[in-house]
Amino acid sequence: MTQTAEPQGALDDVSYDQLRQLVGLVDHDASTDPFPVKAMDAVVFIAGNATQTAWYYQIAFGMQLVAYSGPETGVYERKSYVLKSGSARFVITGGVKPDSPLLDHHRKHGDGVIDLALETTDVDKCVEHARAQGATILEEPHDVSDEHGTVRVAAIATYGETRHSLVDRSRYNGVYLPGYEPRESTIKRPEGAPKRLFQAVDHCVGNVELGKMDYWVDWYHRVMGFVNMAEFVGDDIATEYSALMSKVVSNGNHRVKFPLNEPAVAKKKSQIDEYLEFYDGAGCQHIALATNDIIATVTAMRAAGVEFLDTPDSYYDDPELRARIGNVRVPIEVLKEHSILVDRDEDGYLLQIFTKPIGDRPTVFYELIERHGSLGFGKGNFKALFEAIEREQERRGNL
Ligand code: TYF
Ligand code: FE
Repeated sequence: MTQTAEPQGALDDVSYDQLRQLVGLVDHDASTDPFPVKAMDAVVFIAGNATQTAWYYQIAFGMQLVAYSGPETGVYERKSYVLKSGSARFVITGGVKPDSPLLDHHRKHGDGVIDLALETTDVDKCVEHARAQGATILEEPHDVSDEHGTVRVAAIATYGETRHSLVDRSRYNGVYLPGYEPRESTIKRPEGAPKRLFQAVDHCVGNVELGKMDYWVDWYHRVMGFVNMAEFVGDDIATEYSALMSKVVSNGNHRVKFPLNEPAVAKKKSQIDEYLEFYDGAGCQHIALATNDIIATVTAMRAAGVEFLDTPDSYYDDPELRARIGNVRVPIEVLKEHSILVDRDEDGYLLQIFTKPIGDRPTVFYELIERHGSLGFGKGNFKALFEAIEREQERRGNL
């Protein structure tokens, strides 16, 4: 069975064909996967103040509040807000009880991603395979139920103190998980605002310690049956300007893509070292969000106060870039106006832009990406992008 037969209901009115375009899917027979991953189930964040951070994602990222769990629903340790945008689901969690281990995590790492939760068709099969491959099982498979049905869940450890929850929600029709109640946003959207600012999570990037990238690439191969994608940053690019090395692993149909970075020993202090220092270890660096109208998305997010990395005029005025890029759906002057980067490869092109770090520490940031056939990550932009990141690093006194 190929995944083209996937039911559409689970996608929250983003169809499989739309997703194929948005995140660059390829055909894949999942029936023989040792660790069958369907999609990201949720990106789970810890925040120093989940109540206010949930507000930020509604206002600045246009997300819809759909569920809540906390003291009022009988969960006294924490508050969690569930937000959606198309097929993307974020869960923002904060500690309430002073002795909550969530608060220890936050004390060490600050605001960040605690769980890249994966939706699977078979939690037990995944955990058995992961165990046989030596992965750390943080939570054994178990059922959680309420009047809306049963969810089977487990969790395994990945880099740093990040986890992958494994979720089978095929027997559940509640809003998120048992323990959560439906919650609607009370925030009024701006007049004429787009229905949503992004439709899917495209990829989630991990930063790991020097010399650990290949370990984690191999870990995703062995434990999760992930495969390498073509795009990587090797020694040559690393020493020349990027100060990082990078490889990308993905599940069979590319719905779930995890680039992994490690610092490179270069002329300057790596942006990855800065992350590792301020996050106090390995962790999730950026989440890329797929949009079908990056101009509208950037315009709306800027209007709400989100800050993006600048791109110098010379990037757009370079005749080599103009020749390589050819025609894209908007004039290059419009891209310039918005500081949007563009890259083309043999399969097509992509438009992308990066926010500055969104919290107090120079750790987590976001990417917006609009794909038109390209399955890559913007390799042609690495030089301009890493120079922009270094300008910010310098302003923070960390270069
Ligand atoms: O995900 C990627 O590979 C691109 C490029 O620190 C990138 O978004 C890689 C490393 C990095 C920032 C962006
Ligand atoms: Fe990226």
